[in-house]
Amino acid sequence: MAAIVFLTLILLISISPASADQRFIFNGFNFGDLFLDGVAEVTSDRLLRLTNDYDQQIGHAFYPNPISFKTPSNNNSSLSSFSASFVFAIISEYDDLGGHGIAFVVSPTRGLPGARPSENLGLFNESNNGKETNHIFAVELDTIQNLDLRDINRNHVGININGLMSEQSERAGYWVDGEFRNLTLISGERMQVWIEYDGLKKQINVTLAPIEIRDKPKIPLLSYRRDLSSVINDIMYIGFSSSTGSITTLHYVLAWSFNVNGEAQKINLSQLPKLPPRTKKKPSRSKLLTIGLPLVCVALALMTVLGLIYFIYRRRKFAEILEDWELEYGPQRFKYKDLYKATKGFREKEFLGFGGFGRVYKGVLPNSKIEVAVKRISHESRQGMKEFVAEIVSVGRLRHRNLVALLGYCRRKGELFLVYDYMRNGSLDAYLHEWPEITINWEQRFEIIKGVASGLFYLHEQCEKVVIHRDVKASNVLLDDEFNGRLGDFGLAKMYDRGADPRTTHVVGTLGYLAPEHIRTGRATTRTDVYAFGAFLLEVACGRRPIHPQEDSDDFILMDWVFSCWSNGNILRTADPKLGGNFEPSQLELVLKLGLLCSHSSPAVRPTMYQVLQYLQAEAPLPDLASLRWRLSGNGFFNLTPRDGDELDDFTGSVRQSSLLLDSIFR
Ligand SMILES: *C1O[C@H](CO)[C@@H](O)[C@H](O)[C@H]1NC(C)=O
Ligand SMILES: *[C@@H]1O[C@H](CO)[C@@H](O)[C@H](O)[C@H]1NC(C)=O
Ligand SMILES: *[C@@H]1O[C@H](CO)[C@@H](O)[C@H](O)[C@H]1NC(C)=O
Ligand SMILES: *[C@@H]1O[C@H](CO)[C@@H](O)[C@H](O)[C@H]1NC(C)=O
Ligand SMILES: *[C@@H]1O[C@H](CO)[C@@H](O)[C@H](O)[C@H]1NC(C)=O
Ligand SMILES: *[C@@H]1O[C@H](CO)[C@@H](O)[C@H](O)[C@H]1NC(C)=O
Repeated sequence: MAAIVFLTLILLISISPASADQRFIFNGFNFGDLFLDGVAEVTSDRLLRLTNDYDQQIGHAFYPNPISFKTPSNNNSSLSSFSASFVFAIISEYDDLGGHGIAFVVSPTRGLPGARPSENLGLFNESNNGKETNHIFAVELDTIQNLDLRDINRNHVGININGLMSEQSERAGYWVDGEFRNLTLISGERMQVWIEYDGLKKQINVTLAPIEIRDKPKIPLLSYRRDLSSVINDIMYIGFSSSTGSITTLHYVLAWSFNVNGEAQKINLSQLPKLPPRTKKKPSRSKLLTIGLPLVCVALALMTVLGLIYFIYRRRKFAEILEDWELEYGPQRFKYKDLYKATKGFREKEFLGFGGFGRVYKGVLPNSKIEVAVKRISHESRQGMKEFVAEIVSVGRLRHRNLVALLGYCRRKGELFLVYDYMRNGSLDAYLHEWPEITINWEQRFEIIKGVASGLFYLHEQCEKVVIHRDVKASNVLLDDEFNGRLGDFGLAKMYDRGADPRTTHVVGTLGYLAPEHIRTGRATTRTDVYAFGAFLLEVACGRRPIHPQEDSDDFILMDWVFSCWSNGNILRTADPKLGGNFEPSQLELVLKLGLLCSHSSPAVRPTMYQVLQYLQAEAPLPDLASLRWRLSGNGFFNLTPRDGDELDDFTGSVRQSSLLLDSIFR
């Protein structure tokens, strides 16, 4: 008994809100005010947002309690009048394209299970669309024209009963002063809708107006006669349904008022919740797309291009030529980038001077911090480069205390770089000829001479292969920390022998150090090196260059002068005045005589470097110069009296000839 009373109480309680809730008004929404389904939500701004930023979504929002549309006093066949009013706004991703719209709905269920998004507006699905059993009354604010559903356009208001096909529809707009004005549903502007059903007249009126029109326009947009009593049951739920298609659109409801058997309470438009700043949000999206994105793209493209240019520039800047055959020279191969860094970009401050065919720069290798001298040689032809590099590298592997170590090389287009040990005290040439105040004493000179001789001996006789230097001269003798003479640039002269026209023989070397037979035949031998060494001996002892051009008379030829002084018995007269007489006369005489002997016009007469070393170390006596034939006819070149007109001066003659040739090589 008690249980029955309790149940009745429950029933009464559960029914009484329904009967009480015949009218309500929401001016903005709070959490819990509505039954929400799908993506619908009440935002913190008190807005009902039916759809969010995702496409193909459904949003449902229902008044949580049922509404009784048929009051007990009424005949069961007659449906009560009702009135609804709401304010909405539709904000689309694009200005004139959106989807799909909002529907006010009266439904037997709270929520619409099984409904589909897109053109179904979250109301129906393919199987229940149009069925009378649905008992659904809806007013759609449709923003997409679906021809299957006979939509009149993509901006219309329609009355739908049990299906998606509107029973009546009209393009969005309103009447004012007898004039129709268009409205765009997806304009993002707030608009108010009134939906009224006259239970007696069985008439449905739908009116639309922008928010600025405070009062409901007198003429409704839609007025449709239809008895809804068969559609709307006694107990029904009311709410909103919305859906999106492929374009994300935000569907908002700002306020909502409802009443049965009476006019819906007027919505106080000055109390509406604020929409999210659309002027910021929407343009920000479109700006992002129309201005921002292209800008970012352009910036990115620009950066990419700049990066690429920089990359190419760097690649070009540090480009090298590396061929397969060079791979075995790995340890001897330097990176151009490292050399560039080492010499600080080959700047003038690091420039040491001109040496054998190129400019020499000082540098410090970036990783090892080793001081190096980098010779930068420009070369045109790649012909013979392989052999040349092979030779350079193999010669570079030679290590001797009187040779400047070649540490490695690098190749670029048109350029070859040779990396040598850095010799702090520079070249001997500068001490002999360039700096009148600074000089080196005889003891040092003699040690240098012995050093160079031992270096040359090593090249000629101690290496696996005979290495011909081809360019022995004072400027190729470098002085290390202890003033040891070291021969540099060996083998380099050969580079210019290569790739030449075989019919013309390029003679490479330095004028004044070139053996006569070398000039004639173009062939370099150990004997031609010895000849140059002879010239070098005289240069060091006399402090004068082998050939000194003179304007008014014939060129001064050191060898001739020393020879004539020797033949006059006064060889020491030729001693370098900078020595100031401070020398061991026997040593100086030995050096001068050895110089003459090495520079003998006949290669066979010249000593070998082994013999030279023996003479210098006083291990063997120098042959008597007077016993040699110094004047040779026919092939003879060495002329005691070059200024005599009756005898052809082969030596100087050929030097002059070849100087033209040499000029053309060096320019
Ligand atoms: C109420 O409706 C039923 C059927 O819907 C009908 O048979 C009955 O006569 C109606 N009652 C009145 C008082 O009209
Ligand atoms: C109920 O229906 C009857 C006949 O259909 C009618 O005479 C009567 O006025 C109705 N009552 C109301 C309250 O509408
Ligand atoms: C269509 O909707 C109805 C009612 O909401 C549901 O019972 C049915 O399962 C749905 N059909 C499909 C195919 O989703
Ligand atoms: C309203 O829209 C219709 C079609 O959408 C158009 O033909 C008409 O010119 C528009 N009226 C105004 C005043 O813009
Ligand atoms: C519906 O509109 C018509 C005019 O189109 C009007 O006569 C009628 O009173 C309106 N009904 C309601 C309930 O406002
Ligand atoms: C609407 O709201 C404003 C501000 O809350 C208030 O001043 C005004 O009286 C209200 N108007 C009506 C008709 O209630």
